[in-house]
Amino acid sequence: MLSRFGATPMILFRQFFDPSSCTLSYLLADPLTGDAVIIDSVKEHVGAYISFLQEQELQLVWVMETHVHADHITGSAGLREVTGARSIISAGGGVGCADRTVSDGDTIVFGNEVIRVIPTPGHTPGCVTYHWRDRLFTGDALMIGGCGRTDFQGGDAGQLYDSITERLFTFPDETLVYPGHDYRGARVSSVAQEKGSNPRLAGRTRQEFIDLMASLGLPRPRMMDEALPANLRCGRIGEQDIHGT
Ligand SMILES: N[C@@H](CCC(=O)N[C@@H](CS)C(=O)NCC(=O)O)C(=O)O
Ligand SMILES: [Fe+2]
Repeated sequence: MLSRFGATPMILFRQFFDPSSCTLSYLLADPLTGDAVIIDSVKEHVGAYISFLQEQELQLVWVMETHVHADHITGSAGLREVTGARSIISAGGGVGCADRTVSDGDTIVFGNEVIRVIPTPGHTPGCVTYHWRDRLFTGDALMIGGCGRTDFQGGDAGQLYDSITERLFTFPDETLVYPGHDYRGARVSSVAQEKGSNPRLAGRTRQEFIDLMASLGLPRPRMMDEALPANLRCGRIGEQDIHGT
């Protein structure tokens, strides 16, 4: 079949970075149909996502969250309003405003593409990873050389250890890992790399991981008091300023 980009069907994938919260967001599209999804959008970048969608002649069909974010406001409300896309969060996220909630093994379809939902609780009880083709969008479960903190939002270090070791590390070594944040300039990893060298996990027992997570003493995210209530309303902040402009 011919894709609109040439003779070989290919994937369409774009990573976005928000320097203020070090959030990584992802736009995936089926180049054959032009249907697209965005994972973990940031309110301030809604305009950039829309420009990219327009340039590439894509229709946004789903706006997806890996979890309720504590450090930035989702672009979900603005994207939903401008594009007509529907929003997705996990059933365990405790959010009543999404168009669709998803659980273990559910599939999210866009064009001819399929994303599968893998629950990876621990950073929050409702965290999920999205599996698409050869890649995992791990949100704040597994990060590059790190992992999500477990000291607020119902976090549980033992549960996070199980999510990472029993769900994510069972994917083939070459599976790509795209996290929800990176604070040190990295952008992509793999299951093999994280299994072998993630300093929070490699060579540690479950109890050692729990003890390490309890000793981190991280400061609260700067935006937490603003972000949590907004994200529990799918990014709606009153009715104003959902486009981040
Ligand atoms: N300094 C950042 C901290 C953000 C933060 O705590 N991020 C969470 C994700 S929502 C985390 O799990 N960080 C892991 C880590 O810092 O090791 C801010 O204020 O936004
Ligand atoms: Fe988070």
